[in-house]
Amino acid sequence: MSRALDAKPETTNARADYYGRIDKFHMAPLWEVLHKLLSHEPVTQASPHVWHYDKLRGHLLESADQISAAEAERRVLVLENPTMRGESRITEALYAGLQLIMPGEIAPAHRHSPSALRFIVEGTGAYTAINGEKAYMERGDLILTPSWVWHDHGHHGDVPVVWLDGLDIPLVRYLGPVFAEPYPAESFPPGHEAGDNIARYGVNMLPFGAQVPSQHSPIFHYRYAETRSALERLARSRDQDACHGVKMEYVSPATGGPVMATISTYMQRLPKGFHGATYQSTAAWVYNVVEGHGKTIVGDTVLTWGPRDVFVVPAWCHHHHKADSDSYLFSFSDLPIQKKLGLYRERRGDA
Ligand code: GTQ
Repeated sequence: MSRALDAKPETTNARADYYGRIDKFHMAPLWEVLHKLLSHEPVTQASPHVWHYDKLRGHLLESADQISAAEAERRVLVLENPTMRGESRITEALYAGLQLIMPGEIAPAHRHSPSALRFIVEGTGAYTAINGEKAYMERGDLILTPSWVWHDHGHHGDVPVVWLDGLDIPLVRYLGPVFAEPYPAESFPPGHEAGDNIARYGVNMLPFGAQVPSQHSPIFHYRYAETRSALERLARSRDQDACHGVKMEYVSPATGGPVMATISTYMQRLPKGFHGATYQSTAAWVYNVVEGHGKTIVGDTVLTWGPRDVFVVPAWCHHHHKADSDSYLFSFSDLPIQKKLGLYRERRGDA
């Protein structure tokens, strides 16, 4: 039998007494905690959980009676992992929230070092402006506001608009370099016309001779209509992954890599009757269901999902998906951070 790193030596009275004496010098024995510091495999504080949209929608809309978008700066209900309450975290490294904007409202321009994505859950007519360039939201669209770009949200339509915010706030807070500031004037001046980023970078061409940012995608609006039609077409190819169905990553046209340095984003299609193989990864996954009904089984927990629901699969949890109808699932994860640091691992099957 090889040595186990998860065994802890006995805490004898003499040792406890000794620990007390070194404690005043801000020192502690490694051998009491080593098994926790170096667990055999990842141990996550987060739990698998699903937020059913139909149950929370009324409470979310009520937030508009409580506070304006302008007063709140961002009117968001934070999705707190049930075993990490009060930490504004959905997983160790990631933050998620549901943001509401009502017709005519403005969420004022600001910028921050954490990176953000918006995935549109309900409504139409609202926009996010990045450096003054508007991206008009439709359900299932992905909009990026990478680190340190100016952004505001507004609404020219007539129905409530809700989106899922995903940010790397817990990671950036942990590392330390949190910076944020409001735009120093009443409103951000208009920038390029809406759609400029797509014309410039989103048609398999790049501006001749121009420097393209490398830390994040120069495209900040990925439209569901195009994503969906690509996945639907690919589903006919029978080229499906046993764990993931047809799963595509949104990428930067400049690098072919993730859309932001810290967060990667995906859309996957599971056909009706799909019963996926088991998968686990050191990355954590936050999902938003665009279409379809099904279940994701995470260890002993069954997460039942339908349109607009948000669910989370924490790091290193065995899980598999089942679809009762053709389903489209958006997801984001902290995978790129782990990959860059050489720490990412995944396993397929129950091995
Ligand atoms: O829309 O810029 O959910 O700054 C949290 C922080 C959204 C935003 C959040 C933010 C934003």
